[in-house]
Amino acid sequence: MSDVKIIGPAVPNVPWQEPPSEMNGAPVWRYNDNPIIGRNPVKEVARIFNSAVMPYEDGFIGVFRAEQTNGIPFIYLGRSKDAIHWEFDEEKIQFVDEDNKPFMPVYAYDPRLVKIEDIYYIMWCQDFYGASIGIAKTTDFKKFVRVENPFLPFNRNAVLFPRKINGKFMMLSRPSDSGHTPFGDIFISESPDMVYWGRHRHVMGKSSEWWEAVKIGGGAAPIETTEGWLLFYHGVTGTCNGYVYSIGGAILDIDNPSIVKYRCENFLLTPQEWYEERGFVQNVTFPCATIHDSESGRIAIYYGAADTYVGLAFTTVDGVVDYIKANSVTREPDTEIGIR
Ligand code: BMA
Repeated sequence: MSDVKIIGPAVPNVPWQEPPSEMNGAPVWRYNDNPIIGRNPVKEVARIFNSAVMPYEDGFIGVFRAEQTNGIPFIYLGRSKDAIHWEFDEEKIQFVDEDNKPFMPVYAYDPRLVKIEDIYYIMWCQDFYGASIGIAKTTDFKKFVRVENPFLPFNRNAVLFPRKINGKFMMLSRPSDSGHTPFGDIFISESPDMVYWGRHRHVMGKSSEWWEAVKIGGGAAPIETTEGWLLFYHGVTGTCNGYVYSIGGAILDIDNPSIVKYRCENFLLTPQEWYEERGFVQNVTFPCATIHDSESGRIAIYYGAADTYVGLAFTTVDGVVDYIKANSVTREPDTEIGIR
């Protein structure tokens, strides 16, 4: 194993389970007691999936995609001592605008949660005259202030980097259409102030690898490592029976993350367990967050399963970076700066 390290705080209580004695493919293994969130988890919520969590105070906090019993998704707050057993608020997050007036999205799904300096940001997909990105900020998880929508429709899968790069906020996103998008590449945009976004660059596209040949999208917030930004993302293939969502891995340049240094030609995880293959939408593994510990290099990956459950999987920074590098195939649209 190499000595690649996570750059960031120690999180000694990161959830963890030792790897099985045998593994086929990538060094990523599932938690034995998956799924960690089952059906009907909260009053008037039928399913929770595609959700983001992070360390907070002496435990963990998360923003959860909750499909209400009327079918409309919203974001609910949850808290946990061990990042495995979660307690959810019974009411969806109430957003306000910058004048403190109620400002609720029409719907809200696939949230990500990122802390930059002392502010926590939530990004999600919402209706802005079509599917687009919403952002809110909080410092106390009590008041959630929506800031300007960063992009025009149509867009999804926005993920902020956990620190400014060259003095700018940086965000991945996946421009597309408003339906069950049959295309999509990952782009990056920068902002001096979280209001004005520009200098858009292409990061990486769908590839000729069959498991990600239709579209891709950012997943968990990138993890800073001594090799570059470690990105877990989703890659989609089309079958005669619908889309299949797998988890992929790539490493982006630390100072100029529109450049992909390594990109794994194999998926890291693909639907294989009952809770991934069977549910509201079959064959979906959709990463939205990691909890990671810089001391031990342990990484816990949180992913939505079959649009119905939350699953947890584990890896280590050296194991997964070595695997991505050993199986890396990059092409010009990955390695170029990404402007045409
Ligand atoms: C995408 C998003 C995800 C969902 C996936 C599979 O377009 O809507 O929330 O997990 O489809 O249904």
